[in-house]
Amino acid sequence: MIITIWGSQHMAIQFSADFATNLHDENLRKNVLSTVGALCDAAKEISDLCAQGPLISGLGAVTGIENADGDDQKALDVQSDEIIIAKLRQEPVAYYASEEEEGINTLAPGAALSVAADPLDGSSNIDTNVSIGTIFSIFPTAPGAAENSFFRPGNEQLVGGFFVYGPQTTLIVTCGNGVELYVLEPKSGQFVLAVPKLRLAEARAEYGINAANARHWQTPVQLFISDCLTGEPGPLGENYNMRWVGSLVADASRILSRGGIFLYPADNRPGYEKGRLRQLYEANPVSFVIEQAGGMATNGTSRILDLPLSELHQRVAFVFGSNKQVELVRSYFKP
Ligand code: AFP
Repeated sequence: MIITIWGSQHMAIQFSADFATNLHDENLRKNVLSTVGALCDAAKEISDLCAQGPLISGLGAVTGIENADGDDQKALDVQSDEIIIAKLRQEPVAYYASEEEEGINTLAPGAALSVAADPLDGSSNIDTNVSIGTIFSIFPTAPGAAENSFFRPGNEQLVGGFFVYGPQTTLIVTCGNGVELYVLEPKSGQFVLAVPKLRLAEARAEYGINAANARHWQTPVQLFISDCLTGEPGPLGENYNMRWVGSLVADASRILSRGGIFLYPADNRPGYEKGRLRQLYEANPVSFVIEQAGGMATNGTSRILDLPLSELHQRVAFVFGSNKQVELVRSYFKP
């Protein structure tokens, strides 16, 4: 059954009747529905900008500024961040942390929720018409300093999800009682439920990694990928396929739809000693979705959602996908 939350001022999404029903506090659930609805409003605006691409000059242009992680900031990175902030200002959101902002934004002091986001993930692909997206994580606001709401393990998230701006604009989201996939229906302009319980294949011989970095990887990763390349005659006993989009939301979307494994390991390049992806607003929300869909998400050996966080833009090695393959990688790290 699909219900539309008439109480919410957002008509951007037709939530399912099951959405966030595991949040038994009615006020908390209302706040979560309204905040996810606001993020859907923002995603519609960002999706429209992505769909116009080169018709908007300079969308993928480098602003000449580096973001907190030293990545070149693109015009659309900044614009997406501003769109999200504008929408969240109307919501019960106390704090907002973003890849595009050095520090934490205080929006509505004392409000119930805090949001972390990668406003535009995959932005180096803006000019190539490859699927990119917005990743978000919602926590209950913690007492005390703003950092307290974010410096915590990902297993305290209320909501994790991401939008993909691709052939379809989709929302893949979890509140901890399964994963729902919504599609933005062009005619109505609403996100409509397409898959009520998204499940991840237990196993699939398909891996995704940026192979150009092979010489920098730790030995266990080199050995695993070498065995994937050896295929059936080797220790894995089957041939592996490879897919690497270079856009986390696109790779995660593929793995959710057909299984496989994604690896962005730590490597010996300066700045990559702890991997490339950020724990707070990339690995945590994607891991929450992957686990709720029946998969696994680790840093190679330990569960992502149990890892502590002490820096806003902390990086983490990231391995996620089908249980069989993630467990395999873990076995290569065993002494
Ligand atoms: P950009 O946002 O700079 O394009 O980075 C995208 C990303 O954070 C993630 O979406 C990809 O999985 C990963 O980086 C790709 O990294 P490489 O470009 O090193 O392969």
